[in-house]
Amino acid sequence: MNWKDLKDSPHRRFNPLTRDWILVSPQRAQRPWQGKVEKVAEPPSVQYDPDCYLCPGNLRARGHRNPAYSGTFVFDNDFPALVPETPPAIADVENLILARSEPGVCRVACFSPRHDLTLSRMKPAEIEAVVRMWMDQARGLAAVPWIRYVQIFENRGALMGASNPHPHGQIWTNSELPNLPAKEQASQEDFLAREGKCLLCRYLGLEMESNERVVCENNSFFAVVPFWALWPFETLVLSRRHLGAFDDLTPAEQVDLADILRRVTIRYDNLFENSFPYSMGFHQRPSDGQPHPEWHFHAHYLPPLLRSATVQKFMVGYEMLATPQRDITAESAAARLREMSEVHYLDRPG
Ligand code: H2U
Ligand code: ZN
Repeated sequence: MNWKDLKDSPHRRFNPLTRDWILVSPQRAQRPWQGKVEKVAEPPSVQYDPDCYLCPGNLRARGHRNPAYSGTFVFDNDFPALVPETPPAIADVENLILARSEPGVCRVACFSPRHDLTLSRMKPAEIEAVVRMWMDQARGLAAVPWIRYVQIFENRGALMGASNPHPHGQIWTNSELPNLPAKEQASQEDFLAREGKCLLCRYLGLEMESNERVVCENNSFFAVVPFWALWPFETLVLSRRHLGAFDDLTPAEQVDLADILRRVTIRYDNLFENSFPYSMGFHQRPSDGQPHPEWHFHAHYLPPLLRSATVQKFMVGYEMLATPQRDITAESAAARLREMSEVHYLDRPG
C-alpha cells in the first residue's frame, strides 16, 4: 500500500518528539454529530473592564493593585501552583509511594493593557514587545541556579480553562524537567546521537520538501501542522535556524517570531470567526547549565475545536484508556489553515 492509499484509511502515526503513536481515522470525519454544542466565544467589547483583575490600575484578588501599565505587565501569580521556598523532602516506599518536593516560580504575563485584544489583533510592534518580555523573563528565571526549566504558555478561551479574556499568558518554572520537555529532550538526544543531526532541523527539511503540511512561513520560522498532530488544528512553529532557546533569538528573529504568531492566530480566529481557543507554549532547552545541542526551539499550538465554533474534540473513552485518535488528517487541516486570510475577520475593511 502506498502513502496515498494509507492517507484515506485508518492508520497510526508516530510522534518522534514524544515517541507516542496516535490513531488517524480519516473516514470518521463524515459521521453525524448529536453531541454537546458549545457557546460561540466572542471577544469582550470593552477596552477596559473595571472588574478585570488584569486591567491596568485594578485591584487583584489578594489586594495588590496593578500599575497603570501601557505595554506588557508581569507579576508573581497570587495563587501560585509552585512556590520558591518549598522545603526539600522525599517520600519513598519501595518506589511505589514516591514523592519529592518541588520548588518553583509562577508568574502571570499580561500582553496588553487592552482588555478586548488578543495576540491575533495586536500590532506587530506590540507582539514584538511580548516576545521581548518572554525573552527577559526566560533569561532572568533561567539565571536562578535551582531553576531547571522555564515553561512559557498561554491558555486562551474559557474552553481551555482561561479564567479571564484579558490577553495574558503564564510562566511556570521548575527545579526538575517537566514531563513533556523531558520526553522531547530524550528523543532529541537519541536522534542526535544516532543520526548526527538535529531531529527538528531534519523534520523541518522534510516538511519544506513535501510542502503538504506547511501553513505559513517567514525568513526565520515555519508553521506546520505536524504529521503526528493530535488536536484538530494543532500547529508546530519551528525556527529555521537551529536555536535552542529564547536567549538565542537575534533581533530579526524576534520580529519574525512575533510575525508568525500573529499570522497563525489570525488564521485560527478566521477559521470559525470566533475567538479561537487554544493552549500554546514554547519548548526550549533546560536552564541546567549544560549546552544541550540537541534542543530545537519551537512552539506548540494545541486547539480543541474540530468542525465549527461549537464542536470540539474531547479526549475520552478509547483515548483515555488506549491511544489518542483524530478524525481529520494533518494534511487536510493544513490545507484549511493555509486557505485562511491573514486579515482578522474583525479587522476587515467595510
Ligand atoms: P489563566 O487565565 O491562564 O488560567 O491564568 C490566570 C492566572 O491568574 C491564574 O493562575 C492568577 C490565577 O492564579 N490570578 C492572580 O494571580 N491574581 C488574581 O487576582 C486572580 C488570578
Ligand atoms: Zn482586563
